[in-house]
Amino acid sequence: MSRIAIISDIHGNLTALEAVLKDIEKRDVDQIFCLGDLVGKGPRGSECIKLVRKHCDKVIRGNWDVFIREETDNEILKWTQSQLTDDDFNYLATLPFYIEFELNSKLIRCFHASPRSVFERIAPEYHPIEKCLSLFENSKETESLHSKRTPDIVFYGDIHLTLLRSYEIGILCNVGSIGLDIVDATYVIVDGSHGTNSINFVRVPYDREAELRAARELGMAGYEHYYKEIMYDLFMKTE
Ligand SMILES: [Mn+2]
Repeated sequence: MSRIAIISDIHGNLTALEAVLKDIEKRDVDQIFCLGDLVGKGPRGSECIKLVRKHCDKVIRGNWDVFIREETDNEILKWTQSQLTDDDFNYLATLPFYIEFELNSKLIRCFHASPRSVFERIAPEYHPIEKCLSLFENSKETESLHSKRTPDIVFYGDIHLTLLRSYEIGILCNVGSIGLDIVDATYVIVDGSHGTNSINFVRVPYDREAELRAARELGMAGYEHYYKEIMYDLFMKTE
């Protein structure tokens, strides 16, 4: 296990997910990890769950995977829920909080948003350094075999914005988003196969018009909103 693709924030965008899985296939990776937000915002959550279950070796939960399971009066959320099966809801409920592994003696930890909660958003462009450094901390949620160690490398998602920063404590990487990234469908390959670790971002163009067409054909509630998200207008203004 030395070449790992890390994907995140699919958000029911099946067109983007299919394009990324096709790209990953060509790149000779050993495993695929998914950092959550499989569903929500986009129309085809169930199909995305199916593909993630088929292709990903480890999957953790995001904020949308949690609150999509809650009762709501919101018509758009209700429609999104109506597209998921009981089996989908059960699957989302089983997703663990984090992934941890070693690569060339470095401890690597992956979570959706922060080591404390899938609902704690940390955007290094806007938040002070203390908050960024807190991404390396241990928490009740990350107690494990390695709990005395802090990670050397942290991968996370949630903000839909790629980022690679090095601090004295370690390396921080946001893997971007499959479904709602500002630039193409984006993911990361971490490669430890040469005795050292490299981190590469991969950007996969996909057919946005086809994704929007599929949403329209399904009669998606909140289509206008999705259209704007896919076309960026609402970027950074929404969840
Ligand atoms: Mn998200």
